[in-house]
Amino acid sequence: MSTNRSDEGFVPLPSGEALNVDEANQTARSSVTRVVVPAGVAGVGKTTLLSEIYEKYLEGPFAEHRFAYSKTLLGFEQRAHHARVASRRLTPTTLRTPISDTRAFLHLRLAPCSGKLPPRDLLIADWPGEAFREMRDNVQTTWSHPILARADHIAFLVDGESLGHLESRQEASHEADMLIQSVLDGGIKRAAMSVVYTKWDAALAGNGSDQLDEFRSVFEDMLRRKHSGRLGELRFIRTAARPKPGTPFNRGHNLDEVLRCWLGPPRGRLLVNPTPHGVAVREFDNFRFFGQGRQQ
Ligand SMILES: Nc1nc2c(ncn2[C@@H]2O[C@H](COP(=O)(O)OP(=O)(O)OP(=O)(O)O)[C@@H](O)[C@H]2O)c(=O)[nH]1
Ligand SMILES: [Mg+2]
Repeated sequence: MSTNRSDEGFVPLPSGEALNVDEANQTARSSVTRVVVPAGVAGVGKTTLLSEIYEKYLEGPFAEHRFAYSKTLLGFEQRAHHARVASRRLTPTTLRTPISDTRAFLHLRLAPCSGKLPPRDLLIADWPGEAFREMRDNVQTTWSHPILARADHIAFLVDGESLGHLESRQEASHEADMLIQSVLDGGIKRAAMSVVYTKWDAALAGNGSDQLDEFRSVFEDMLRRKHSGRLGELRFIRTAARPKPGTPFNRGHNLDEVLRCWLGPPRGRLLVNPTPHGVAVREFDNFRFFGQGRQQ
């Protein structure tokens, strides 16, 4: 009888946690993987949107696809847990994505229900709102996230709850406009882009709901006018990933539309070196380079 050493005969299995940047880059190297970045300020609803898409696949086929596999089941479960009865919370919620979290990429393999096409892999970034605040305030920060240049789709999330309230709607729309501007100025040319309104149940319950449609159409016209040359076609989708009980929306409202958008083609071709300037740049580096220049 052979005496196996303890590590013989075992196959290393993925931990199931969300992927770190290196693991994400490895997965993204395959051209059949669609890389998606939901972008928006803290609390806009990025993680809830991803959790609810995952929950839809636990129930069955969704957006003409079936769940086939995920390298990050534990990562999804960790995000979904606090919205479930098992968490013993009185109201379903999502914990804020920690700034220090280095495991920020979720993976889904989806098989088309038709059975005629091969399965497709989605790699989705679940970054904290602070990352996008930095990008909004400093265009160079976009260069320190090379995966943005590889992205097939960037979904800009706009907080519907803020749009529904008279006192917060200007700021929410301005934030989204500035973030789009920064990403475009950062040289991100490949990704198709969309605007996803979140928490549409709360938008309709706000004190400005009677002029909401007018405000939204002015906002959309402004974005199209300002960025259409660089953005190409821009889609707008109203969602309620996790509406409050008693509102006229079901859980996961319009997330099938969001997913169809994510599975669509990018705008541009993938470059060999996708980082616009090839190096990661931080605010601090500006001072360093500035100092060196002055010594010469
Ligand atoms: N009413 C309502 N609330 C929602 C909806 N989607 C998300 N929320 C709530 O919005 C809050 C923030 O959602 P998150 O998903 O944590 O937001 P985030 O963008 O990931 O935030 P950071 O991780 O801090 O960047 C949570 O309390 C959610 O329950 C929705 O469709 N309707
Ligand atoms: Mg989050």
